[in-house]
Amino acid sequence: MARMQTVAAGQLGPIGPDEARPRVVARLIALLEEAKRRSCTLVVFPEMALTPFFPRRWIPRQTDRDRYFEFDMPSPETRPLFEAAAALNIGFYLGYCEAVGEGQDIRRYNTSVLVDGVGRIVGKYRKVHLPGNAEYDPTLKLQHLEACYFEDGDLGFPVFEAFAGRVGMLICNDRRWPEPYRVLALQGAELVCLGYNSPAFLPDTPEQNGLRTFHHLVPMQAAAYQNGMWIVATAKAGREDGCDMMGQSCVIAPSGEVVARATGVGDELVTCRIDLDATKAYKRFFDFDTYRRPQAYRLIVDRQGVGPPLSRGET
Ligand code: ING
Repeated sequence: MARMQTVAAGQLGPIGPDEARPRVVARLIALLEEAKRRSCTLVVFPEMALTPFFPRRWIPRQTDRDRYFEFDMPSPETRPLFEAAAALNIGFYLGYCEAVGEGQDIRRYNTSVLVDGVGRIVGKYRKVHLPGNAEYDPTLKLQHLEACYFEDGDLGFPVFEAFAGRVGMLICNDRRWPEPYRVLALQGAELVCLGYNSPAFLPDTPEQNGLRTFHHLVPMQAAAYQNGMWIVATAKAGREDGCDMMGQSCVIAPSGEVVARATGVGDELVTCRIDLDATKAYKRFFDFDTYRRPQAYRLIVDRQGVGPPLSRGET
């Protein structure tokens, strides 16, 4: 049996500080059109695919932050993307900054949606692992203020029946943690879509600069293998707002192998024909029903940080 899908990472180069939404949406639509020429059914766009990655800047006033947020999805400016996708019969994952509510009670999330081939939103995810600081830190060379601008995602890690399989979503820093993938795999996820904005260099930990690509790939390759799933990971790449981003959009197979990879740091479509049934041999090998021992893993949910060693026999 084979359940084939042709999927793509719709990598974006930098988004300019004054690049209006319609211009960005036109770039996304151009990638969808290329995806159609290559017979794709799903395109994964980056995290914050409509705006620059503004959390690297300290923006004191909420009104100045709010120009990066979408109060409606789709909105008049983003609806052409949904219409183009439906006309081409291609689904997509889109990362964006979500604002919900009004007046004093507005909540803001780093969000992604999964849209099916007829332009319907079939799933939403709000980033759980928000990296960086909740306040401006003058000792840092590179700010990362996601914890200031967003609330923790409150939707858990949902899985959706779509694209002939089970699909989950993650966002950027989530990919470095083992737990999200496992929670998705325990719901049968076969494909994980993930967008990211990752700096190519970390000026505050320069000793890691030579390891950036390794640290990008190693957790995803391990997770794909350990959970028997495909991962499509899509970058915002190039030099945006003075920050070089790593690019390296890729598709990872359930074997843990990187099977497709971006070659540049601009707008680029990385396509791969994948068989969702290729997950089966790996899922069968790890056979959670037979071999997982959740009673021995209790600390994973009972403790957040490091505590004392357990007593003998305690779990
Ligand atoms: N970006 C970063 C990532 O995980 C990060 C997180 C935080 C990088 C602090 C550097 C410094 O690649 C996102 N968007 O999560």
